[in-house]
Amino acid sequence: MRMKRTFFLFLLALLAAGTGTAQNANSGPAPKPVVPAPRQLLYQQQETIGFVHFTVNTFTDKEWGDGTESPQIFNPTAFSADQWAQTFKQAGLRTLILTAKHHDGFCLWPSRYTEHSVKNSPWKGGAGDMVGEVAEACRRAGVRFGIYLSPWDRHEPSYGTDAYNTYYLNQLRELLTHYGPIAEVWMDGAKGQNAKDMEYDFEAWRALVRELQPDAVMFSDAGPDVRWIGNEKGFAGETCWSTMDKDKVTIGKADPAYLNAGDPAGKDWVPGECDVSIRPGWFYHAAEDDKVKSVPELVDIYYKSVGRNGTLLLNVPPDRRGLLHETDVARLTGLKATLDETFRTDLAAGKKATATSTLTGSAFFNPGNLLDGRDNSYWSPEDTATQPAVTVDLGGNVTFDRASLREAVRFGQKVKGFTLEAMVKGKWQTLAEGTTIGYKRLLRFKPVKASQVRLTIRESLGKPVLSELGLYKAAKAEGKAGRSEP
Ligand code: FUL
Repeated sequence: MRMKRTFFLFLLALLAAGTGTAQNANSGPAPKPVVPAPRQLLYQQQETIGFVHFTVNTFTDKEWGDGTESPQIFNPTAFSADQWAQTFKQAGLRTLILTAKHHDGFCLWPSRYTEHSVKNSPWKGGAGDMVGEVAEACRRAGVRFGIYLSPWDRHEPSYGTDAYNTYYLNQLRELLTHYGPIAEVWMDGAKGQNAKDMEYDFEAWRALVRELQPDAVMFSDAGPDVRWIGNEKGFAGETCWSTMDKDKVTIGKADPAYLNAGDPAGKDWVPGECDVSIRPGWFYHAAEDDKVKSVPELVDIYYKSVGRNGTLLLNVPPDRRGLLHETDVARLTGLKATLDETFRTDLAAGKKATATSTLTGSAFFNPGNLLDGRDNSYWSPEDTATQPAVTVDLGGNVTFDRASLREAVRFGQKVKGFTLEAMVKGKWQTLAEGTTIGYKRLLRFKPVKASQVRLTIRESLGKPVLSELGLYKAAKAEGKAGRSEP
């Protein structure tokens, strides 16, 4: 009965909130909103996911192998997929994407299409399957599993000819059929300089992924499901739309600024993924053991990725033992503990909210829904509202220095401009002015002691639908990095 009622209310919300051509007093008639596919919504809800770069490079101390490496050098001495997956689980990295094959062409599974793989390595006497072991360990840990199959292959002799597209397709089929559900398929556009003529057959590869793993999201510069954010620092733009035009992007030649900001006029939903390594390199190098990013640096990256409507893809490369290094594990633990502490107590939870305008006809859109900690209840103003605002009465003075805003992106991403203010000693003071919100927007400002908070939506593409307004006090361990920056 309860299920039915919730479903009915959701349908009502769908009708009223997002679809159709809403009028907005600020922006005029809005186009039909672009919305995420269920697989993309699920993907955005992961927030933080992880990368594992591991191959012959780990043993040669290189970032890019040239394909001449002997499989004999691949021999982790204490490999434990469970250590990787359990560490990811504890760190809140909800997907593990493994380099099944990097640019050097060495395969971490015994592919039947090449001899350049674990089957000719000393690891487990050539009988091992690292992709299989990691997939299993992820399932045990409750972490989703994804694969990076590098299109650029510096070993495979057919590379540079059309036959290579079939080789890649065959390997993709192995990976998509032997290892259970695949959450994400990661492809980049890197190419060899001497292989300018190699045209990757992305169309055929994508069709195979859709056919064999319809729930998997596909990553590349041009999506189709998830796009590169345009840098390898883990930073989304201050303005970051989940929409863009896929046709405007050529894989490997994309304009990083376009990918970083997305495109409010874009007709495709392709949220941004912010990849970055916990170390300077993507692969493990002992010489970088003292260059692992600190907890404040990682927290800063979190605010600039997840806090700007992106997903954080954090790379943690195993060492020659086949284990995540102690320092990296300690930093991940520190990151998780710090974020948990900051976001444990929402100081706005359950307080009283009023709005200058609320969509009538259903309690489903009341502003109090922003304070109930649920992402499936919403506030939305009337169609005709100009610069609608929600005010939260904190019932006395409260000190905070972080805010979290969320749009209900299942109805599309609408907000183009907002202001957050606080009532301090009887006067409104601006805490932050921003452009986009999207799935999640986190704001940092100096601590304020305030009795009320006001969020004004200055501009939007049609009627905005918000699901959260949270207030927090930062954990001390966040440190100084980026503290004053909104
Ligand atoms: C790039 C590669 O060239 C790097 O080695 C690394 O794998 C990074 C995540 O993607 O395209």
